[in-house]
Amino acid sequence: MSHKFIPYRQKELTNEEQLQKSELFYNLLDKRRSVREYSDKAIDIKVIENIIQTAGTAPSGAHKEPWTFCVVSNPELKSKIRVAAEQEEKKSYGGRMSDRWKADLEPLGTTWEKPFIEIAPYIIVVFKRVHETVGGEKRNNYYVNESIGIACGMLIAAIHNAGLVTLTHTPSPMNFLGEILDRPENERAYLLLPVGHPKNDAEVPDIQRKKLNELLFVYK
Ligand code: IYR
Repeated sequence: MSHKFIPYRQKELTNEEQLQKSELFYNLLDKRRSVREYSDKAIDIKVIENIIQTAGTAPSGAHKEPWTFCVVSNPELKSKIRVAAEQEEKKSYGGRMSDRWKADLEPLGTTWEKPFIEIAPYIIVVFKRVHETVGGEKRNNYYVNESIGIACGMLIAAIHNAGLVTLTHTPSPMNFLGEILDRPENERAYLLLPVGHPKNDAEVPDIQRKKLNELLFVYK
C-alpha cells in the first residue's frame, strides 16, 4: 500500500539569521523558572488552547500522539485535586522519600503543601495514553514516555513564551488524578502543571544552570 507524501519546504535562513534567532530563543528560555507562588489573575482560555496546541505539535512514536491534556479551572475539582495531592505528598515528605532526597530538595524550598493547585487559574493535567482501542482491538502505543516528555517540554516552553509561569508537579503516586477527572482506563496521569502569573512578591531559589562546557561535548 502506498502512502501519500507532500512537499516540505522551509524558508532557509542566512547564517546571521540563524545565529540571531538561536541566541534570542536561548535567551528567552533561559529566563524561564519553575514558580511555586501564583496569583489568581485570570487568563484567556484561548491562550491555554494555543499553548496546548503547541504541545500537540510534538513528534511521537509512529505518530500515535499518545497524550491527552486536561485543563481544570473548576474550583471544586481544583480543591479535590489539591486535597488528594497533599494527602500523597504528606506521606512522601513524612517518610516515603529518603533523607538524601529531602536534603537535595531543601535548596528548592518544596514542602507537602500545594496551594498553587487552587490559586493558579488553570491546572493542566497531562495523561499518557498507553494504548488505543481500534475496532475493539487493543493496540499499544510506542515510546510513550519519550513522546509525552517531549510534548511536555514544548508545553513548558509555550507557557513561558506566552509570559506565563508553570511548575512541573509530580505528586506520587498520581493515579488519583485519573479518578477525579474520570479518565478512561488507557490513560495514566503523567504530570500536573499549574499555569498562571507569579504572585506579586514571588521568589525563586537562587540556582545556576550548567555552563555550556559542562553540558556539551563536540566530536569533530
Ligand atoms: N513530588 C514532590 C517532591 C519533589 C521531588 C522532586 I525530584 C522535585 O524536584 C520537587 C519536588 C513535590 O512535588 O513536592
